Amino acid sequence: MIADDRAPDGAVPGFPRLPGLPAVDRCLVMGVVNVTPDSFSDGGTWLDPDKAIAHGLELAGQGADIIDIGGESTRPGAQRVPMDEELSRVMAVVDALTSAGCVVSIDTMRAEVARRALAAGAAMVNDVSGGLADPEMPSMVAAAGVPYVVMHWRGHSADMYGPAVYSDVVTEVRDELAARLSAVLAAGVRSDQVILDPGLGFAKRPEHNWKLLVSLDRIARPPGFTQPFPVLVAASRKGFLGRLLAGPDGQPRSFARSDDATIALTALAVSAGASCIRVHSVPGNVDAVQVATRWRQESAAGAS
Ligand code: PMM
Repeated sequence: MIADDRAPDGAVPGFPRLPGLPAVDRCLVMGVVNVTPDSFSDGGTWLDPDKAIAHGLELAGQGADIIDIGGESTRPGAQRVPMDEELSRVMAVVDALTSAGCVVSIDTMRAEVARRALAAGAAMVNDVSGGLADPEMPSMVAAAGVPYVVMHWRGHSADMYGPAVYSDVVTEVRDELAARLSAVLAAGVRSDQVILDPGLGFAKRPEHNWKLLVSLDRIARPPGFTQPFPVLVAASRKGFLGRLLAGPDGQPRSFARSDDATIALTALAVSAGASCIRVHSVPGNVDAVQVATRWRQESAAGAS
């Protein structure tokens, strides 16, 4: 059994308080600002720093608890951007939003980008590689003592679907995440600051995403740990939703018209145990979080 320094869950079952993040007894809402020319659903829209800053402030005003700022697209087929380019995209936005009082998450696979964003006031690190892309990342996060999103990842997005081969996707993702979890804890990250993420769409085909979504309870409980970990769900506008909603001609629904499906999925994911959702459009998702949180409270009260 691995040492577990986490306190028992907070007042609402399944909504643990994460040191360093807003203390709310519900699922946290993370609003996305992709400062990239080529992200999946909003590439190019927020590349201009002033527009990105205004958008982050808008998302916070709409009820996002955390603003997730990323400067490197991870869309299928994406190539890496040089670190200087990533820094030049994100730093002005991180500076402005932290100065304005927003809780900022830095979405990066690079320890140096994360380190500079944290020095500028960012409150957490969202690493889609779970510490695999940059071996310095876990120890840097440990030294900073901030919350860390550890996502399931099998390699860079240039070859997104080559590694999407599973015989039992839920067991394999859970076990591979458990290995990353052990590695980041061994590097000194506190267990009460880790958020796990199944990595929807990353080396996952639509059928894999759906199996993971209905198994969040298993993802939250890596083998060898006594208490469940918080789980982040990032399904917003992803291709598997567009494909589900394809018209009679078989054409996937556009990103811009997938927001209602994202809201439906948020409600289901929160009632199934998600502790944080990452979304591009905030208002409907905030409502869905409130409805599903109330649902969970009532279910828990009924069960006790
Ligand atoms: N997906 C994207 C970017 N960052 N972070 C986490 N933790 N989990 C994800 O699934 C994730 C992420 C890509 O989505 P986008 O380009 O549409 O924002």
